[in-house]
Amino acid sequence: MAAILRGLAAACLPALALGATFDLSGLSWTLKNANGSIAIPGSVPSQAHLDLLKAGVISEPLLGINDDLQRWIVNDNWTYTADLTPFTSTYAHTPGERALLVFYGLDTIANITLAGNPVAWVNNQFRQYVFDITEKLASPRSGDNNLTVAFESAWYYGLNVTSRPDAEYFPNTANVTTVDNFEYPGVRQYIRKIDDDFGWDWGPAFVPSGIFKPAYIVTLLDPTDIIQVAPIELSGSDIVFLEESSIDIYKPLSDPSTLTYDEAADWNVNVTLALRSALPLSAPTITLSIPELNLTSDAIAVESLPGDTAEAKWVTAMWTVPEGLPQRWYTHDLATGPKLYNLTVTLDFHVFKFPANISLTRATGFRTIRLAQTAYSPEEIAARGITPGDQWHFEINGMAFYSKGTNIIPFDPFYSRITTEQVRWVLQAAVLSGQNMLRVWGGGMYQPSSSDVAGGVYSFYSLCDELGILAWSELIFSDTLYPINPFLLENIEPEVRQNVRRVNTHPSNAQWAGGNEIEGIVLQANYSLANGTHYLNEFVTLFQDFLYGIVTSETESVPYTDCSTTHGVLSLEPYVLRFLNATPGSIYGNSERYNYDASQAFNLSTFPVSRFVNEFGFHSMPSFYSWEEVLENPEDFNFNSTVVMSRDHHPPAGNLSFPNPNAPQGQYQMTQGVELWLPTPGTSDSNQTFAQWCYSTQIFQSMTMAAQIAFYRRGAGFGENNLGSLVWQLNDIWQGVSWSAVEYSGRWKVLNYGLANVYSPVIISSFWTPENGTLDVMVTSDRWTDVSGTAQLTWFDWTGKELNSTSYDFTVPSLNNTVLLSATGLSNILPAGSQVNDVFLLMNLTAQADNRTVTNEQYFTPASLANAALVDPQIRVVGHDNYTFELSALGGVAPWTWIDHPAGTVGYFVDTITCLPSNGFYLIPGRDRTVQFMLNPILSKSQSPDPAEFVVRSVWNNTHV
Ligand SMILES: *[C@@H]1O[C@H](CO)[C@@H](O)[C@H](O)[C@H]1NC(C)=O
Ligand SMILES: *[C@@H]1O[C@H](CO)[C@@H](O)[C@H](O)[C@H]1NC(C)=O
Ligand SMILES: *[C@@H]1O[C@H](CO)[C@@H](O)[C@H](O)[C@H]1NC(C)=O
Ligand SMILES: CC(=O)N[C@H]1CO[C@H](CO)[C@@H](O)[C@@H]1O
Repeated sequence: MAAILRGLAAACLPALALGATFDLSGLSWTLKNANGSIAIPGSVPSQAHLDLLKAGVISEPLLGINDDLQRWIVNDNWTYTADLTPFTSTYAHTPGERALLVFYGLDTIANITLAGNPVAWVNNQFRQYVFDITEKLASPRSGDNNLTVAFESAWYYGLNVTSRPDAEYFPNTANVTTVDNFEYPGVRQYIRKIDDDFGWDWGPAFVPSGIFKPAYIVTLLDPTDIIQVAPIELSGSDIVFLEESSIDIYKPLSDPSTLTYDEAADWNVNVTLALRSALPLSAPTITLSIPELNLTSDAIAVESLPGDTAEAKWVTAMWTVPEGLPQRWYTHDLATGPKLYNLTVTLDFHVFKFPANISLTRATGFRTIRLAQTAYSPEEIAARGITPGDQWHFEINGMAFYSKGTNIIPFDPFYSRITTEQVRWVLQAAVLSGQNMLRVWGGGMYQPSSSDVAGGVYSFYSLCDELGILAWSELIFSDTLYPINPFLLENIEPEVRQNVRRVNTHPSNAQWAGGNEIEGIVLQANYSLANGTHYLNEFVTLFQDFLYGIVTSETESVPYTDCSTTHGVLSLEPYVLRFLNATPGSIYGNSERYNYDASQAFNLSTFPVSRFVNEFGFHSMPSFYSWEEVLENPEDFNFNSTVVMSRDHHPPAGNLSFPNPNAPQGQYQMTQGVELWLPTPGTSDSNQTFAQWCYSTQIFQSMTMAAQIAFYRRGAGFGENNLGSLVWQLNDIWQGVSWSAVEYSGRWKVLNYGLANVYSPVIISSFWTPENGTLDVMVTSDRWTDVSGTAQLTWFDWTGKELNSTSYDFTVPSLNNTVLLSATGLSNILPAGSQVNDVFLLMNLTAQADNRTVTNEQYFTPASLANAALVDPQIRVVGHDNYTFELSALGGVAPWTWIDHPAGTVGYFVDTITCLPSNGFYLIPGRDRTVQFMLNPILSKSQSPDPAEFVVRSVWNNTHV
């Protein structure tokens, strides 16, 4: 019988769920609501909304105003039931044989029942659950052979919990918001579920539920009977279930007080496995090998296993790999880039006298990643002109580097439908735009390793490893205060341990931060509420003590910080937060910037002078093409139509009011940005006007982000020694107003091309201070060696006439700037005889960096484009079959020339000469451009779009059809 089961299971065996495995997605599931009025086929992994969609009960949740129309789903309870006969009919229960029920993820509050026997009540979306169900399978109640997972509305659960008399009260006052203000407010801190499921200012609130990750029944063989008949060859996976694994690769510290690694020391490879077996395993050993390095460890003896499936038993092996042998892992833009090695872990053991083994292979890498957080020395302050205070930057393999990147949010409101290809595209967009770090925001989801590890559904960290981009990881705590009680802490502990252990394997992980933006909230509570210290104490308990202790006991390879946006630490060992314990004039921690007064978008004095800026952003519209995916009526295609406004959640409603009553504020901020800095869209064609509005909000967003990034990057050579800027945000969760650089479909916004320019290793930037009429033009480099090159500054008028041009040879030191031009007074800056509204400056550089040629192009317009004396550019486009497009301005200069690819296609444009991503450039008469469309064949619905369907626009089209 066992052999039959094995044959059946082999087809659906996931790579790392060892043991004989029955995939629960193969059962025939039924999904019912509470009163049974809806009963439809269900699926695993899935979520109730997606099964309702598949059954035709609802239409696509992201269509039109479905986020409002489908709220009834949130208010109901959803039960998944499946008849287990396909499993039990092949399962011959012999004494000693065990069965485990494995859920890699349940969303979120649920009762699990098996054959009429209660198995568990669960309440944490971020944990994996394993239950020994042997006895329950053996004793079905009254003929019931069903597996049932009954989900309770997370929203109602939250309301019921928060209305309990013993629930902690979080005040909301004019001075301090301790309770959040999204669609389903005030319950997030009681439920271990994706925070933005309850709403956020860039996304919808669907509060989904379901068995959202793969689930299995794993049977562990007791071969006693078989062995007595005749000795057989045992398969280790029939005997042991590998529940978790951690591969932590690190170096010993040379200075514990600064958490500095001894870079000359050998590598420690610490492998820990969580195992369950039905039988005692004797003389177990772990052997580690890296075939590419011809390295194999001795057989390392580990503790024997007792033969107990009630809970997992941990075994640990420590191996040493000599320094210098493996090539180190770097981000794609540094040194030798992301080098990975396959590490094979083999557990050998004996059952009775028969040998068996299990093994797993993971791609991993060798790197140290340090977060420098201690004081700058007096010598550095004196020698480098650094503003006193603490460091706050990352070092990879002992070298400080500039962190360039963005923040990521969940890739879809429904986790179970996210695909690896969709995520790969977003991560490639980051790499193509020069980013080397992503911040995995603490209000979303612990990102998976890969689709086949721990029921990941899709790949994330394995892609970051491969593409060479660091992931600043956060524990899922965001923008609220948390009630500290044993019930919560006992639930959080396994969640954090499981995720930290799993992510250890990935060299791309840069750190664990405790959460998002909570330090600022609690400090406000501390000084504005009468019992404020109570909340501060709770914060210290959770983020300074509890989570710190858990994370640092599970990893030696990455640092822990309390939260993003922090004042840093007083001491790393012991770990003591600084809070407001500061010397005036000194700089500590990291910062963010949001200023929704668009008149300040380029005011340098409003940008933070900071060691590291981990969030800054401005929202924009998605493209006309994204609106086409969700708008259903022609009259909806309007900047202020009800449906469009309903997808602006900034500032959020704070309740279920629909459409968001606060949307006019968010719409106004975008409108002001466009009206102040670009020609105001208005043409006789209403669709064109709407398309130009969408595109213009994206131009403004890109302009203000690029201005800030240039400012932060030049800070590497200033007193703040700024070594990081992470834009809010990279990706979208739906087609709506948001801060993203890449739209939900994968279409790049103007911002992602802007990032490609300003995150280039060597950039040329202008810094204009209108108050005193000062212009500085600088070259900034983030390379580790000096960079030399030539820059060209060329003034044009808007007809395209070249007015004058100057060349500069420059050398710029590592992580520093070189000033090319510093001038005061428009009369000294502008070409003789020209007016401020008539001219702009083209800034180019060519440099040798890391043995290759790098180029950069930027523009300085001394007056707002809203006032520029633009001339009809008469853009000519010649398209070719290989999707190259030659663009020429036959009239005047076309600022922000932009080529759109057709609906249903995903890809990006690359300049055929520089080979850099390019779109949204100034097209100058006589300086033609050729761009090629690089189509993503997997994500594009159309593989061969008609070149004639590519559309070219510029800001001239804001006011001209
Ligand atoms: C959902 O389940 C909860 C908990 O069992 C219960 O209190 C509530 O009444 C149920 N809701 C509905 C709509 O039946
Ligand atoms: C088992 O589940 C099926 C639906 O899959 C249902 O029709 C049946 O009534 C359930 N049996 C019991 C005993 O609940
Ligand atoms: C889960 O089980 C408990 C205890 O039997 C019960 O109080 C609760 O209502 C159940 N919840 C659901 C959603 O069935
Ligand atoms: C106090 C409270 O909000 N109770 C709610 C508990 O959940 C049920 C539905 O599941 C609601 O009807 C109650 O109002």
